[in-house]
Amino acid sequence: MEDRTGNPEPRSMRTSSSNPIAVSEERLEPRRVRRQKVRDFEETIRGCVGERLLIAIKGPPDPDSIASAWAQHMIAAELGVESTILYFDPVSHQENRALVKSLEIELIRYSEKVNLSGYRYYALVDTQKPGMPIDDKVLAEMRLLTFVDHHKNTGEVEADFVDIREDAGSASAIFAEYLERGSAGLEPGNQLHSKLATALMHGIKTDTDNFFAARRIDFHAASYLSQHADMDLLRVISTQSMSPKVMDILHRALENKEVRDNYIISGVGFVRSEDRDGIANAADYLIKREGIDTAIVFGIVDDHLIDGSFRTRSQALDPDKFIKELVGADLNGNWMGGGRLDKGGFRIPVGVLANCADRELLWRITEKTLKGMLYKKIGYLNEESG
Ligand SMILES: [Mn+2]
Repeated sequence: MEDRTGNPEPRSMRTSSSNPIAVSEERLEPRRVRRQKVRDFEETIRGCVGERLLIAIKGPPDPDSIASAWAQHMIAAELGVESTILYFDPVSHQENRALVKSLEIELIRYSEKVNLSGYRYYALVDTQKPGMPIDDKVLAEMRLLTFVDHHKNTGEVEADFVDIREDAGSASAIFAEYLERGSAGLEPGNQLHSKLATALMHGIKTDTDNFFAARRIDFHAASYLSQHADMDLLRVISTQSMSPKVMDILHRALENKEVRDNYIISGVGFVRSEDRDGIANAADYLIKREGIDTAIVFGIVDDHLIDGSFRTRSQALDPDKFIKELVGADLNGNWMGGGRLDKGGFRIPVGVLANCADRELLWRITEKTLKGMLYKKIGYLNEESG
């Protein structure tokens, strides 16, 4: 999944597909350390028995974040802690809707009407930064209990339990490890557990680009989960067809693409939030073109955010650094984008310009500005674009 305000996407070609040796040399953390992590995770959750825990998915829910949140929900239940999974952005992409529907995962969409007063603790999964997009005063009353992620460590997380593994291709793999090594493991023949294993497997699969970018922990987790997962269900969930809207976005991305050296850049115009994954899909598609190693696709989502997806196969490029240097931070000092080894994304508010009545003009300004920034960043200082 993608970054949503500082919360990017999956992982590298660089250690896995293009350099298989690096993977075999990569080690899992020592067994002792892993066991201790699981114990601490469970201990922390047990510490709030009798309280209700909020498990939040930041940014548009994707298979990795949905499965991770669900795993934490089930582990918490096993340990006697009731929890609710909360999300903020619409579930886009039909695959994700199919996942939630066919596994009957209960998620609650945040609105101001959702009463959070019963929650003193919250947990975050598969996201780079602490905090939630809710009222500051309400948030201040809550304590970040656990934080489990696989994005680049920003060093800003303060929680009772923190587990950030930059060497994991998915957050789902970390939760699979908790299940495998903890006291709330998956039981053979338990239907709910089989569904959870299926969801986690799907989370790993999508975040690692069908295992091409998987790391040791992802393969290990998949081998454990495969004993419990429902492979037929997995097939159903992961082979949903592409929606016409997403295909339109792909079409526009191909039409508008510009190639500069090893970069391919494309603006796709206005996109509805439920179709925003089309931007990421388009970047996934464009990166396949021979002779380039980096793809950037952007559009205006719901008239108020410039949403961009970044893909690279370059060994020399650090997506997190590239994107942060490109788009910078907002007035509150929050980065407007970020990345992992081979992927990333950004979201820039359109702000007051969203009121512009001439949408075509607004898009032309956006495209020209973004392309100008990009070309400047990659060294095409005098390029006239748009
Ligand atoms: Mn993830």
